[in-house]
Amino acid sequence: MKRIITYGTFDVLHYGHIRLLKRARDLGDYLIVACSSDEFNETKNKKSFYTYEQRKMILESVRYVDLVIPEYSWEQKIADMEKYFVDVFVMGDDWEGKFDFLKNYCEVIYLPRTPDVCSTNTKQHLTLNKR
Ligand code: C2G
Repeated sequence: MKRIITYGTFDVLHYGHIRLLKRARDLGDYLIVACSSDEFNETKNKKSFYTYEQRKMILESVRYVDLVIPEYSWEQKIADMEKYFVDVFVMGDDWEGKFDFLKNYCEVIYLPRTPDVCSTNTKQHLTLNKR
């Protein structure tokens, strides 16, 4: 079984996230998503609309996702690779090169980011256009 992992906030889930999750899952047989905790989001200067528990539940409902775990820190990735026997680490290419240190532990793949959609813009658009 080829095991894939990816990391992210995945707030206000949109088709860019779904495309990433589908392409990641299609690289193997089992997809683990490390979902950023609310506290870790603060270190990324992100304030998500949905709480960790809500974002976790939403991710668990996605057909391409097999397991959702919490992402608490930047430093947990190597331990995660070993703990979950990960074969492939996948991120959108806005992170190109940032996680190449993981190549000692697994394959590292950066997938093209979906243009013209992001949670921040979606939230701003909904706020500006609420009735
Ligand atoms: N993504 C994408 N296309 C978009 C938006 C996001 O492919 N239009 C991808 C990102 O490249 C990332 C994943 O979807 O791989 C999740 O994006 P975010 O929720 O913004 O996650 P991020 O803040 O980048 O957190 O340790 C890594 C960090 O937790 C990544």
